[in-house]
Amino acid sequence: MSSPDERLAYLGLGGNLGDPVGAMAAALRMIDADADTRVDAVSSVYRTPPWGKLDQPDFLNCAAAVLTRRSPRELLDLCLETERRLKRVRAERWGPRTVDLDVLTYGDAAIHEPGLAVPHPRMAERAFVMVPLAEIAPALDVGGQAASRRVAAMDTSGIMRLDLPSDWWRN
Ligand code: A4P
Ligand code: MG
Repeated sequence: MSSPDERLAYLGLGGNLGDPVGAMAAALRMIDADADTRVDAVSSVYRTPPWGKLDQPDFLNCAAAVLTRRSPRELLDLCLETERRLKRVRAERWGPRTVDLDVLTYGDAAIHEPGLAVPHPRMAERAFVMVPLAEIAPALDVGGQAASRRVAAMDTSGIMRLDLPSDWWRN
C-alpha cells in the first residue's frame, strides 16, 4: 500500500563491468534504506546486447518500482549518490565496477529541466529498458502506449532473462 504523500516511480538499472548483478542488488538495497523511499517491486535480471556503442560486453539490466516521498530531483540525487557510493566502494575493494541508475518515470510527471528529464527521453525505444519495465508494469503508459504492447512490437532478440531467485537483490 502506498500512503498519500508517496509517489510511484520507476527506475532502470544496468551495468556491464565486474559484477553488475551484485552492484544492482547493492544499489537497490541502498535505495530501500533511504528514509523516504522504499523498493516496491523489482524485475528479473536480463542479459542484454549493448545498445549504442556495440563493441563492449553485454549488459545486465533490471527495473524497479519505488514509492517515494522525495521530489523527482531528490530521487535523481539519491540515484546519483548511490552510483557514486558504489563506484567508490568497488574501486577501493575489488576494482572497477559500474552501475547506472536512471529515473524512468515519476508518477505521470513530465519534467524538462537542466539535468533532469522525466520520462527518460530514450526509454521507449530501448528494449533493455522496456523488457524489464514491462515485466513489473505491463500497463504503464509509455509515450501513449502500454509498456507490454510496446515490448511486443520491439526487437527483443538477444535479450535473455537470468534464472535467479525472485528476491535476488535482497542479498
Ligand atoms: N539525467 C537527466 N535526466 C535523468 C534521468 N531521468 N535519469 C542526467 C537519470 N539521469 C538523468 O547520465 C548523465 C546525467 O543525465 C546524469 O548525471 C543526470 O544529471 P548518464 O547515465 O551518465 O549518461 P547519459 O549521458 O545520460 O546517457 P544515457 O543516454 O542516459 O545513457 P544510459 O542510459 O546511461 O546508457 N546497452 C544495454 N544493453 N544496457 C544498458 O544499460 N546503457 C548504456 C548507457 C548504453 N547501452 C546500454 C546500456
Ligand atoms: Mg543514464
